[in-house]
Amino acid sequence: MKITDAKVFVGGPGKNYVTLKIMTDQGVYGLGDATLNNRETLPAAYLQDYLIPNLIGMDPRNSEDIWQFFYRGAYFRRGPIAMAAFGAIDMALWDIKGKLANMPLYQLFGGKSRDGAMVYAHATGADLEDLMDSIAHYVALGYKAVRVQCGIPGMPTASYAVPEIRGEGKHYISDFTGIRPKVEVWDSARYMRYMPDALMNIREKFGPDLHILHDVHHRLTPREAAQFAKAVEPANLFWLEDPTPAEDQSALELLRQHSSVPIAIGEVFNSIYDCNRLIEKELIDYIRVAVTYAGGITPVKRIVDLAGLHNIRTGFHGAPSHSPLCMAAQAHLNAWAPNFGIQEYLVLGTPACDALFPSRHRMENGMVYVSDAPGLGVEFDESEAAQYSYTPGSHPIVRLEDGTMWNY
Ligand code: KDG
Ligand code: MG
Repeated sequence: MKITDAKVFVGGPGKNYVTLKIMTDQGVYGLGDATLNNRETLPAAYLQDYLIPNLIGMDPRNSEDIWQFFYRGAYFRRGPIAMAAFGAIDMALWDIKGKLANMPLYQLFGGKSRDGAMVYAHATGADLEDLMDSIAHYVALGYKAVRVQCGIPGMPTASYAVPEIRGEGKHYISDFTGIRPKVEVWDSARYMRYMPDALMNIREKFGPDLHILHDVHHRLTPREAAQFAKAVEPANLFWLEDPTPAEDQSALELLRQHSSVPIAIGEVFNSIYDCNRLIEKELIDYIRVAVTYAGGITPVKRIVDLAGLHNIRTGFHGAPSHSPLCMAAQAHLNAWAPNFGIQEYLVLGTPACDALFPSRHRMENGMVYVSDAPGLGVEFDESEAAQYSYTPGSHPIVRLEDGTMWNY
């Protein structure tokens, strides 16, 4: 069996999805996602210029060897651009494998460990009252877990994932604002004074059963993160996400000495070598890699197994930037993983997105139910894709009040 051709498409409804289609001499094809949020043309070029010319003629069933060929063969290893491009190839090869076996991918991993996988939504508010309305909206829809972010009184601008205007927060996305980034102004002291009580108010209003998550988005120093983690303990969070910048992994040792709040990290990681120290030293409770950014199903499955050895559960990244193909790969891993924790899941632009990527994966009452169709279980409608093209976008940047650049 041979790969005969591969094509890359960039575009989508409100997002630049980077979709790879690998064709074979047996008529079976596979789909993969290389959407590196706000840098989408780069993995697309890597695929087109370097990887696809090598793929043609390879046996698509040898997904492990093909992954090693590209990873080891690059010499300059890792990095988000290369790993997103390898991720798309690996996903597409697993899609082909599933179609050849006539089985959904979760069967190839070891079958289902659960029927539905719990997801969390993003509730946001310009202020706490607005956030409470947003949480109530998701609770009414049946969500069991909600990530909560709100505006901080006295903060000069809205901060991470927070809308400026009340009532506009239910589907608020803060990135994709054009080629020149929007500037947010940040003040850690104000945030640390306000947020612990706000989280406690949310806990009191919604009761003990709702799973409450909060994302610090890499904003605190190690000492501040330790102090903050201790302060939010009474709110009994499901997790505290990215309290410190991901590069400084020793920061979490200080946090662990002061707090037992569950920690989730890894959305910016792109290999097992970014995760292994945190997992082996048990400095985190949830690993947040995404199948696309971390190089595909093959390496992410290894990360999940390593995490399982240390009682660390999964909480895969699933921001609005993730293509339905990445979400499908994660849905199959979530259905199988013995150490599944939760899945971030946002339903955005659904009719147009569903038309581009038809599938039978479904969301009901805050749970995702994986499709039984062979492979990833997602189609790609090329006639729909023809209406979309690349639109430049960026993440916001963050400055302190005196102008100092800070972490987004
Ligand atoms: O591309 C980056 C976004 O996906 C990120 O800002 C979202 O922090 C995020 C999250 O938890 O989804
Ligand atoms: Mg996050």
